[in-house]
Amino acid sequence: MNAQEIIQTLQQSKTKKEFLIIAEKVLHQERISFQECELLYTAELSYLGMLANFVREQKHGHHTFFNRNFHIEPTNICVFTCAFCSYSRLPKEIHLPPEERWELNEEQIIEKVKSYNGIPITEVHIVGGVHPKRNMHYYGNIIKKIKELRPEIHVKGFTAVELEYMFRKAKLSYDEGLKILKDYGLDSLPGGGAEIFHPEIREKICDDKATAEQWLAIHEAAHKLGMHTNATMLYGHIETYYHRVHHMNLLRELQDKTGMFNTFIPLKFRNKENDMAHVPEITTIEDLKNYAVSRIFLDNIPHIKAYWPMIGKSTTQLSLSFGVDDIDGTIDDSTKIYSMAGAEDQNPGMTIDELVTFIKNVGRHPIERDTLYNVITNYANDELVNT
Ligand code: V47
Ligand code: SF4
Repeated sequence: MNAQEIIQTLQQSKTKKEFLIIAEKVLHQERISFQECELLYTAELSYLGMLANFVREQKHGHHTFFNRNFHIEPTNICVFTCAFCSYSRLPKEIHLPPEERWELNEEQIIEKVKSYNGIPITEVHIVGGVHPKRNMHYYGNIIKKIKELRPEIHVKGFTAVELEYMFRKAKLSYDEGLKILKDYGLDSLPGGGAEIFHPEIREKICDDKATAEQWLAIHEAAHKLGMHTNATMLYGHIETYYHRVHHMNLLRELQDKTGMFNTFIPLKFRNKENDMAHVPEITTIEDLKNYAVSRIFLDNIPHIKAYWPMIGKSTTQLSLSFGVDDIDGTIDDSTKIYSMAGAEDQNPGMTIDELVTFIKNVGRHPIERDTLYNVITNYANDELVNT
């Protein structure tokens, strides 16, 4: 639908005046305010879908991006105690079996990379618990070895939470620490560790790890060094709409300064076997509303990602009509963060064939990208797909 058709549809369906005003702004590509964004969360799903899809198609048409990636989770031992985390184990819990508590050594990590020899992977995503005995040079050397083996692979690694701990231990500024890791071969940062920035919520769900200010300062320092990063938001637990908008507003302000966030990734809170298991998970309707609102509000962040191993395949397909244009990648059963938190897919992995079919089945155009969204293959017109 074009802008004119959307306005007509909204008028015919007797949309409230305040929502018509917001729609006019979005359709004229004007920025909406903090208060308007809060109000948007109370709008009907069909209204949000129309506007978010308009923004998505203005930016990307039908293109729907994915990449060939795998994860390395070097350890789930973590000094921090985030209440929502089902994945980490404390350093003192030494008697647990290896599927519950692991610490891969350098050789095991490199073996994992070698197992992809001859497979056209373009990205490795490295993220894990914050291990008290591992430092930035330990990880730096691993990155260096990965680059020696596969110079073409983009290394996206370490949340701002892991980095804050490494740099604090090494007594380095964020800028100094990031420069060193960049020299080892680190290319960009993933978006994890952001959770909810507002202190009222942060102190209840993750009070002992990097603060919002530290998370933002590390991403800003990376941006200044020319490194792209992603941003996440852990939603659907004890936060209110106000806290979500506060979170996204801080990201929008930083993006105005640097322009180096590639992708915003809303992460749905899953409640299996963690200290917040009593908090119910929210509905799919709320997930779709959240994708749509974030697409409308974050006018300066190019991509919105639905991370399929966490949200599930059907909701990911639906999300493509609610502002999402990126679905992450092949994954190849290499992450445990969500399977341990209750996600439906216990061994997440999709082939290129499956991803292409999955995207085409909802009428979108599958595009294989690299981490920085350069197009590798446009599968829109391919009948036969080779993996
Ligand atoms: O920061 C942990 C989240 C994040 C739970 O940058 C949970 O491309 C829901 O950031 N329920 C780490 N979420 C993963 C992450 C990520 C994932 C995919 C792509 C990218 C990217 C980044 O996982 C943590 C936390 O917010 N998380 N436990 C849970 N129970
Ligand atoms: Fe540690 Fe990250 Fe889990 Fe928090 S979310 S406990 S920092 S692994």
